[in-house]
Amino acid sequence: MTVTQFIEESKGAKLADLSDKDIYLGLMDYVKERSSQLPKNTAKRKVYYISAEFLIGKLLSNNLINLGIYQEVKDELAAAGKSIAQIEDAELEPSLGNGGLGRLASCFIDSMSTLGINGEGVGLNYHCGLFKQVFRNHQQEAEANYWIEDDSWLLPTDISYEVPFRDFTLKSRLDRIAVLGYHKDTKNYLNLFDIDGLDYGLIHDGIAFDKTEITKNLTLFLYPDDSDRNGELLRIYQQYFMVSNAAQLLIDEALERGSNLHDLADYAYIQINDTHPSMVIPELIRLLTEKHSIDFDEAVTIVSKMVGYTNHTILAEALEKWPLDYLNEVVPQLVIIIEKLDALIRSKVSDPAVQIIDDQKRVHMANMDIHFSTSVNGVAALHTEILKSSELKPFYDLYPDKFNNKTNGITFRRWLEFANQDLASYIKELIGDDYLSDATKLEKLLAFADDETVQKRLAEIKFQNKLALKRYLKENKGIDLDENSIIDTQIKRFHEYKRQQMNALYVIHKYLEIKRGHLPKRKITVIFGGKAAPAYIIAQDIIHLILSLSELINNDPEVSPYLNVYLVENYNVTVAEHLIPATDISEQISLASKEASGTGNMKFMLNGALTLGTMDGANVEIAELAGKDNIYTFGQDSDTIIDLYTNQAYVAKDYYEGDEVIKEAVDFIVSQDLLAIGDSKRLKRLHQELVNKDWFMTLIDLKDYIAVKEKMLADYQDQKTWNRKVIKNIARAGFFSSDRTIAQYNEDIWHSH
Ligand code: 26Q
Repeated sequence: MTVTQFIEESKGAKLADLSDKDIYLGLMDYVKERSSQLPKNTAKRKVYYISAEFLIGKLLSNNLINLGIYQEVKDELAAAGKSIAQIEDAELEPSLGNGGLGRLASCFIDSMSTLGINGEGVGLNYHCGLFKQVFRNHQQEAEANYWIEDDSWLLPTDISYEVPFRDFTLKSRLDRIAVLGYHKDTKNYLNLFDIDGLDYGLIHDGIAFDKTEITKNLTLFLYPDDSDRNGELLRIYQQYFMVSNAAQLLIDEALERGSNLHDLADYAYIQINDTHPSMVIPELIRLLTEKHSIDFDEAVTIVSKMVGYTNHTILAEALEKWPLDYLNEVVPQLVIIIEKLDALIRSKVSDPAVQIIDDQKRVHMANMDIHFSTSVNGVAALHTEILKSSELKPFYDLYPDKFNNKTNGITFRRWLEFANQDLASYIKELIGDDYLSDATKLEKLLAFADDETVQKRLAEIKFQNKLALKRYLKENKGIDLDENSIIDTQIKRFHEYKRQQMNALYVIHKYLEIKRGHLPKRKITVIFGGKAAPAYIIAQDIIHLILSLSELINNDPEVSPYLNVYLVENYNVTVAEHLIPATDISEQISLASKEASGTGNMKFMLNGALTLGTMDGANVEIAELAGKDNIYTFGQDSDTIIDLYTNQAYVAKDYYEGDEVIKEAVDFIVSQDLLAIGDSKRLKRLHQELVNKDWFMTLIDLKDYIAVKEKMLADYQDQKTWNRKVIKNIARAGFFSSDRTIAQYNEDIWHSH
């Protein structure tokens, strides 16, 4: 039966007469039917990738590609006068993630399935997920983001566990999403635990809700506001619910497959994605001792053989430390275990820096992970070196063999084959399609670096992608993009260390230059996208600055023929899929040492944008692979920055007062022009922050950033040289395939065969 026949039969009408929504649902049913017939991967040792986030993106097209029928379906639909792109619009994007860590988890489950590894994701099914971002009065507002429809990709199961909290027990339910590999006839699942009895009625005024009604709110939101005690307690409830379910599932599945639990580590391995799932360690020990009569010491030994911890940040505020009395209020049964683990470590090592419970009675989740695991990894080479030499040095001295690097990766199926179909098919024309399963094959493109026909064709594809982006932004975001401009994009969560404010200061500088009559040779469009945590005031202020600048600049007839600025509302995976293929300049400008890896940087490289970046995270590896001449780097290096922090030697005011260009750009934030548009409280606060504090050292790199960006814009004029660099970047991007990353995890850490 063809896909068309399947849909027409199940919907009882001809394709041409069906709505896009009906066709989408028909296609979803078809994919679900096909995937239900695929057997699960079965290696003896099963990997459980536990993560608070899975930023999976829309599933229809990705599944069609992995089944190998995308083109066929596209053609069949076209024959009936239907466009697959419009049908994709009918799918709502799942809202189960926030940023890099969640998108990484999603690329990883795709690659585990593609490599045929018996490995599954485990997380929570947040019904409103991360908030939906809307702009009002040039400010971000948050709304509940309902994404689950009556018919969805979720597959209900009858799997259910009891999760015991101090004051009550909650029953779970498990829904799954099938995870298909690329051209692979086996599958895995993404396991999403949930509760019955969720009450949307608790939500009011955007995303506010009663945080104490745990039995009705547990899976409403991802990262609910934790600026008060009840918010923090809710986070603990969520985390424990996630890991207790994961641990019970893992034990059940191991028993089913013949484990006697003494050999549990032969049947399962848990990868802990940042510290959010860390309580799985004491929970497994609890279950093994209390429910399965294994004695404590043996349980500790078993669990320590089957856990690995991935660190995604060195920012102190993101390293979780739970007060012991909070844990006691929610999960006293775990506190007993954690105290025993703490005592065990104290009996062996005296260094206070490595203890699990500190003198303020806070539990350092990462410390517990490191002691009771086989592996501790960073997510890019530089990041892992920083962990070893400073952030986690006392642990590296204790356990040098546990530390290893696993540079992040991305799935080329979603981020090239799907998102940039013209580029993907041109690459196939040039070098064949084996790069989709062995990404290093992209190196064959190096042979075309000086080929003018190839250079021109790549430029033409970029232009077509700009046109497609123009249509998308017009229809969905109310933005009128100039397809003839240089597209310069910074898309990521808003955070001071990522330094969107530095990019905004460049925009101000450029605006003033244009006002002075220094006109760029080619128009520039600076695009931002990203959400700021609702409680993060300075990030909100930066958003406000950009939206105010956007209003000022785009409406100034002297300037807008040369410069436009946009902040795309409600940035998500779908928006990224449109922006990345159309971008010329990839902004990766974090303060050196602070961005653990970045993965957007890899997506841009693969899609023919050139990187403008600091020597931070995976940018360092991009520079090595593409060659220093083919990326644009600037700014102080990580050693210098780490020294400045150690010696508290950075003084923002010295840079502000010491340089006219810097002072002029910073002061423009509180100029009459901007105050007439924006909110003076926000703008003044941001100005003060930059002059008097600037914890993430915006001003230290601003001059160099402006200079290198200007060089880059000038270089764009020489399209031959520019596109030679583009080809070298694409050709060297193969290393950043998540298939490579996952193969390394399996080889070095999981040993699942
Ligand atoms: C911590 C404590 C309390 C509340 C929330 C959190 C919290 C929430 C989310 C801490 C961290 C996150 C997310 C982190 C994240 O996305 N990190 C990114 O991970 C990517 C994948 O490894 C890297 O490429 C990025 O460099 C890193 O920023």
